[in-house]
Amino acid sequence: MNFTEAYEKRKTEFEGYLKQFVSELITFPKELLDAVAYSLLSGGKRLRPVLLLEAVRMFGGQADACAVNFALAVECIHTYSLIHDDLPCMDNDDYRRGQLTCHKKFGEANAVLAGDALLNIAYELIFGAVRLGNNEARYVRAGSALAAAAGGNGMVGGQVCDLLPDAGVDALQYIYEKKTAALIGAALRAGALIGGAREEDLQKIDAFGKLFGFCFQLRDDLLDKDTEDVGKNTYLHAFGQQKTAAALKEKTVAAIELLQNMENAAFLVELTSAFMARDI
Ligand code: GRG
Repeated sequence: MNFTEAYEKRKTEFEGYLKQFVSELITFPKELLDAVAYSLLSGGKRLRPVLLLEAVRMFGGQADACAVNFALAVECIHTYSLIHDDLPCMDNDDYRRGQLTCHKKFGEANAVLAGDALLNIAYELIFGAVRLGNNEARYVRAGSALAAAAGGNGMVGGQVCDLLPDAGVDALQYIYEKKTAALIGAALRAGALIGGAREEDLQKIDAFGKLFGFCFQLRDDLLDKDTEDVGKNTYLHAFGQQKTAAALKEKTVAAIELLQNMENAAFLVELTSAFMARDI
């Protein structure tokens, strides 16, 4: 099995859990269920849950029901952020993943509430793992990592700065690290914690997550180069395509180097190079 097939297999497996989970939300009011189900099941790479479950395995854990709860939780947080990011008061986008955005399809109020519900679902899933599993301390630490990365010192903080009209080039590092890299890094850290990583491993996975998350945003800039608003504060607009591509290459090499002194990192190494080569 080559890497693309291996990634697809994990993605499909996760989507099976996701469909099952969505089928359990039938007690939600219909308007809410429709908006939540539409947003969760409308494709996407499922990168964060795949990373989380890979980190669990890397450090000797198993992708059991509790780990899957965390994988679902990180995808719910991600999906909420995309719904809110697309709203008229933020990026005002009509389409995501080639389909109407949540607010275009279900109305603005339902889209705001679908995002709110998804964030709450995430914490219900995390508390579910704490309650049902036999590794409370690890799950509490993993849940804290996700909550911190999603909040004011993470994704929300980054988004606020991204919306500032005159944040400028000096703020780009902060915006990329917070808006994009924080949740990706926390998915890896949460998985590592669940798997039983030691402190020194956590430091290594954090360093990798930070770099990988930054590369992810540079890659996103390059992918969006023809559609992104030219007034947007991005590395691409500040430094141009050549420098952005060079920075992506340089940081990808550095991220892979960080993995070289970690055990069981083969899948992550392949994922990093495939991802940055835009094969996923
Ligand atoms: C609204 C609190 C709040 C935060 C929004 C995630 C985010 C912050 C904004 C989305 C816009 C954006 C381009 C963010 C950078 C991160 C990013 C590239 C998200 C898209 O993630 P993918 O490519 O999406 O993993 P898929 O569609 O594959 O799930």
